[in-house]
Amino acid sequence: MPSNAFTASEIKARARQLGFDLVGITTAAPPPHAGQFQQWLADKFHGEMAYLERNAEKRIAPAKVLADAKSIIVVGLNYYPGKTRHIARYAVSGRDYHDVMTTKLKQLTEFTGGLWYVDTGPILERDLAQRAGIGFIGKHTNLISRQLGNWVFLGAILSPLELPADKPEGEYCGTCRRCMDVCPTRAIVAPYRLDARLCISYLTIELKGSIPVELRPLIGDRVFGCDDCLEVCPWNRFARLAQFQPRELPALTDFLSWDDAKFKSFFAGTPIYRLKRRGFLRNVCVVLGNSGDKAALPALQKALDDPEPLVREHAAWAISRL
Ligand code: B12
Ligand code: SF4
Repeated sequence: MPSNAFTASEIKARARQLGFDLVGITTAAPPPHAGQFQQWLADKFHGEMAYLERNAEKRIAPAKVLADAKSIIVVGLNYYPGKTRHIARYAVSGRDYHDVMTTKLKQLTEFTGGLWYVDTGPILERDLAQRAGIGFIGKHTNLISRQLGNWVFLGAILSPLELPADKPEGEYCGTCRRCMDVCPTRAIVAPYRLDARLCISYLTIELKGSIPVELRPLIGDRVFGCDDCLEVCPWNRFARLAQFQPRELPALTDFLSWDDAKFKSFFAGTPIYRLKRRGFLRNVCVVLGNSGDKAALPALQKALDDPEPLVREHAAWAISRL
């Protein structure tokens, strides 16, 4: 608990000063779509993300995370870097957004007390963000700000301070369904329902083993994450470039000759680091297989001798596809 209690407007002013683009406050009551989250788990849409199941009880009851939580402060940070290739926009800069958000959230917690999270805890961030009024959940399940579009990271602080709650945001998709129609794997099986097992973001980031063969061609040129459903959203006409700048990447075939040390030093401090060399090269093989570019064959042939069986298997698939 901070020594002197700050008011909601002081906390919001501090959040803005720290560089957050959006800030709103909601109560610590269970998130409004807790039931849909439980159904999503029951449908096994989470695939191998067992952690979502393990702490499901906490996700739907903030009081089980912090017993004396009275308010939740939800923040948003614009990350729009412009157009990118191969790597989803949220991961193109040289820095992991968790680190960027963490630094700011820690400082904000000096004003609010309590516990902060950015993906790092059992919090249904988007649901709470909508209730805190900083944006609405689109049919693609992402939070959309009417000021910034959908390119925003979210973070939340569970605070023991009793603060006035903001007005929840409305719903603004209307009859649009562009995101559902554009998804290459049809992962958005109904509005607001994403079967993660089909989502290219899940397949290229969260899935640890072999990528289902029938889905590999649909991954196209995406090496890490996917932005297709986000990109088509008309609300992005309000997107503004953020300070996250994409950095240069070598040719995809070059990655195949990288050892673990090279991979680690290049991707240290970025979300790609956690995928590890084997997962990243697995994805590179899939994309090269989809490229139709026979110039990739020598590098793929070398990868047939890779120490990682996962890489060898995907290299063999890529060669057969080319
Ligand atoms: C697990 C996870 C994933 C999984 C599953 C995603 C999913 N849609 O469930 C995978 C690996 C696929 C994934 C992908 C991505 N993720 Co992710 N992910 C998470 C994580 C850790 C948990 C999400 C979760 O609980 N999912 C379970 C589902 C059921 O919950 P939900 O998605 O919040 O869905 C809610 C709504 O659909 C709502 N709902 C249900 N029915 C209805 C009906 C109506 C009318 C309404 C209004 C709402 C509604 O209720 C649900 C429960 O709250 C969060 C961080 C966090 N702790 O929240 C980040 C997070 C959601 N991811 C994020 C990002 C950036 C991405 C990607 C864009 C990355 C990329 N480019 O590859 C993609 C987007 C894919 C997509 N369309 O969702 C950001 C999203 C920011 C934002 N503006 O929304 C988050 C918040 C991380 C962060 N801290 O910034 N992610
Ligand atoms: S693309 Fe259309 S349906 Fe999908 S989230 Fe944006 S406004 Fe909603």
